[in-house]
Amino acid sequence: MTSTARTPLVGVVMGSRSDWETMEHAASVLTELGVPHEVQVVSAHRTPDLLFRYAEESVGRGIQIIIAGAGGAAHLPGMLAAKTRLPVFGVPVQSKALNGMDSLLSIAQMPAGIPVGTLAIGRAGAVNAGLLAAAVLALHDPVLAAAVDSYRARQTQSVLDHSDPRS
Ligand code: RP5
Repeated sequence: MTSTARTPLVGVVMGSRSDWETMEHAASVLTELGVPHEVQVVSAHRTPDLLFRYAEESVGRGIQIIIAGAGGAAHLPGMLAAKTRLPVFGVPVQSKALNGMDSLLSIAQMPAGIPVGTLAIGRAGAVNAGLLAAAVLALHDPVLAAAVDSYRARQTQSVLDHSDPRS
């Protein structure tokens, strides 16, 4: 497990090392906004006991939000949500066989009572999971709120500064 120096508030987990190419975008947004977070591979199928332990211990360790990415039979976000009351944001990783539709449906189609906030497939979902986590934490953190506002303002300015798609 890797973590930033301060106690992590967000746990970024993924089903496989192969998911990092996608999930690094969530971690990178959190880093940019100064949100303490940790990163770890936790596989629902290959390390089920670790998955249960991670979910059970996360509240006590001070984690406030879990971002979980998985592909294919993407059971990680849902099973984490089944074992903790923490908000879980699920990122469907783009699978090779079915382009991520399998991941998306596996994560989105939760039964009533166990919610997973499902993001878009791939990089956009990972970026937005990081932004969503930051926005939730910013509700009670004015410094983070300013960082999120500033991120959005920079993004807007960048679009305005490059409005001619030919150049
Ligand atoms: C899922 O299976 C992982 O989340 C990953 O997206 C997918 C493939 O895993 P690897 O075979 O690349 O380890 O559990």
